[in-house]
Amino acid sequence: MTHRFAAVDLGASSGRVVVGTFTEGKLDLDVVHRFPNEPVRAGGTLHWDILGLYRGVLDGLKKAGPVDSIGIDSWAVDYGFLDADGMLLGNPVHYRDARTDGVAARVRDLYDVNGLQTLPFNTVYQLVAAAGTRQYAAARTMLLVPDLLAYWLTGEIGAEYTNASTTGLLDVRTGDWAWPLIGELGLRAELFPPIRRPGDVIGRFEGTPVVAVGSHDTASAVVAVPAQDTDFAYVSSGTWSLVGLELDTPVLSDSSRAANFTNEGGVDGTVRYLRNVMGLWPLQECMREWGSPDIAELLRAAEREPALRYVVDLDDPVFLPPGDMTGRLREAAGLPGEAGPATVTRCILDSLALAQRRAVRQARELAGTSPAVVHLVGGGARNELLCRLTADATGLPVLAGPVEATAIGNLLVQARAAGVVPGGLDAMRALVRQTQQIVRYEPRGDDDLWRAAAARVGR
Ligand code: ADP
Ligand code: LRH
Repeated sequence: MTHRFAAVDLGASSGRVVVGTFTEGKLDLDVVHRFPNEPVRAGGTLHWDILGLYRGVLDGLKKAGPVDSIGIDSWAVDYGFLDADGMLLGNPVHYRDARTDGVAARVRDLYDVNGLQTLPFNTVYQLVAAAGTRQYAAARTMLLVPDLLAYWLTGEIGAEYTNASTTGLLDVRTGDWAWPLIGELGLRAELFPPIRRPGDVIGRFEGTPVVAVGSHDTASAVVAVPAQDTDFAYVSSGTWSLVGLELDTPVLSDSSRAANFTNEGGVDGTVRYLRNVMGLWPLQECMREWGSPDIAELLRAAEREPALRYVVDLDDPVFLPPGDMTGRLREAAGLPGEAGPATVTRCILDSLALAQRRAVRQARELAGTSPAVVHLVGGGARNELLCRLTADATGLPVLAGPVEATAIGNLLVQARAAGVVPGGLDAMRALVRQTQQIVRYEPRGDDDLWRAAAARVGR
């Protein structure tokens, strides 16, 4: 018996619609539609082109043909407001927009309530920045991006749990909206729709059920980490590197707060204990400046560059906004004026591996676990140099793949809700192991070099 499901997966750099075909223990993937995700600056504000993305979703679903259900995930934290008529109020603002600059510093520490890494763009800070505007006054509902797309497909309103956990307004202990905090910040309670869970049926689109999945892309990616045992770390590697562990309970200690580690909500009640590391964003931005050269060629050239010659602290928020990335890297790394794309790329990848090393080591210490491997999933798994550097930097074997982990996690949760795949995360991960290509990279044991490089960036 064959079952087909459609995963809509919107990353910060591109969107895709993937059809997963499940046939007795087999899973075949077909990326039926890919489309770029290009933000637009208008009126001085950086926006997502949400209608362009929705068109990509509709085109993809058309290409997908008949499916048993549809699931939607996207990047976290961003939202659209609906007015009293259910109409979208303005274009969702991009989390890299400057409107949240300085806002977090004006709000009290929220770690006790939400267990989240303080990132300037957490929804809570975006809402504090928006409060007082006429748009905010007219808003009746706030929908995170996947919930907004699901609303357009089905007419149903809700807030999927894993993504709601990235807002900063979910209580890390209860899993419900943190109503006292919402009141304390002067935000209006009516904006926050009821929580839905992965596996819940949201509604129907042209007769096909739309099912809630881990609608935070990272939550779906972690579902599809092909781990065999529990002692693993993961890097969900794309625009961001989300580096951490899967735990049963949150870590809310003072040292965890000081290290700025996050406790995001995972599928099946798990905790995604991780830190946002700057990821491949700086490389994406440099490549945009360089006129989009061929990435395979660029990485081959970067591989020939001397190792760890130029390193920066990629966790520095100076690298967050778009624009003139090479300039910022040159300044931070002391790159010579003549340094070309190969040198800059090597600097980014060495620095990224270094930041990932630090996050894995800190996660291990803070959670008191000892991971034996690092699973690296997402688009970064196609970058052999990054995988190799991550193995060397962490001193752990890296198991790279699947590249489309997020879409696979999305599909698996739908398939389980339909009774097509059995049981818990273990069973789902076994299916990923059996059906997807995973490449192993052994560490070279050159930790002295990495330790010295870490000292050079003061970490
Ligand atoms: P997101 O979901 O954040 O948009 P993805 O998981 O799609 O990110 O990963 C995108 C990244 O994958 C790109 O920034 C690029 O660095 C990397 N990538 C894509 N294709 C290749 C390739 N052929 N070789 C190496 N890296 C690649
Ligand atoms: C990755 C991601 C990450 C968030 C960021 C805004 O795509 O969802 O987990 O922190 O985007």
